[in-house]
Amino acid sequence: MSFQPEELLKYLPVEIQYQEIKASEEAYRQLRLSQARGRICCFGLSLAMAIAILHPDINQWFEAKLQLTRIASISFSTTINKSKEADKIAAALVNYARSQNWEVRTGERRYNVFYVQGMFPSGVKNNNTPNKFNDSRFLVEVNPTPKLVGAWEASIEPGNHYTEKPMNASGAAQIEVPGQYKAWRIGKHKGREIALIQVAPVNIIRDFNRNSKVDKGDKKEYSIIGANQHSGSDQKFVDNTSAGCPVGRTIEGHQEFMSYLQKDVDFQANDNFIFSTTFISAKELKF
Ligand SMILES: [Ca+2]
Ligand SMILES: [Ca+2]
Repeated sequence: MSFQPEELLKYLPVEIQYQEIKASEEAYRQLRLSQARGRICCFGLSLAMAIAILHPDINQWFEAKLQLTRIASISFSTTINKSKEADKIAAALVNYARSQNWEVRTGERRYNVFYVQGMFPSGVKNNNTPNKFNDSRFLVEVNPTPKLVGAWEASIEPGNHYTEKPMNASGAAQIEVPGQYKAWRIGKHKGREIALIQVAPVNIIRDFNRNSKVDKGDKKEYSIIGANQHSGSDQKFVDNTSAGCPVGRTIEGHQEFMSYLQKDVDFQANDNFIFSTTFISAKELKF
């Protein structure tokens, strides 16, 4: 014979019955309260996700955060899917350069330097808002198929500081995209940071009308302006870290980039080796 809890209750003294009923009511009240809190939390999360998806700036912020983990995975991941994703980017970069009849170096430890304007290192494209690190810097080895050796956040346009207060009256400079230029040698930027130093002229566009856009109001030149490839000193925004230099955002990422180039077989054979760098707009890149 078995009893249900409520049947047992009636055999207990009245005081105990009263305490049991009160405890039961309190437990039920706590349960309802936690259910209500759960519904409020779910609603809040849904609302935050809807705002994040619909608002372009917040959406881009989330994408940037997500891609930070993916950047590292491109360089170091051993998982098949991620390396496949990286190799697709590498193949697209090489295909584009070859379609323009530009140089693509082949063989072990011959690294090809690429920048893509308006694309995060993960391959996610963006609207290239001024003053943000929304471009990417890549190193590709082709031996015999293209392999992505490294991928880092970058900016190839000057920050707001130099757009508003250019060092040259014709406006802040940026290297013309698309283009490939054989113009950089390994050296010290401002005498202190190992970098790629501009040693030959490249196509430059000056933002004469100071609107952070390349347009008909701007000026073109072919010159050496000290457009060195250095680091963005870990800054969150481009601001004063670039007056037209192609910069990799983080110091650590930049050092990693340079350590590969210092191991390049052509640099090892000749300290004065001049590296080419290829600049592509994300809109032109197919993968
Ligand atoms: Ca950019
Ligand atoms: Ca302009």
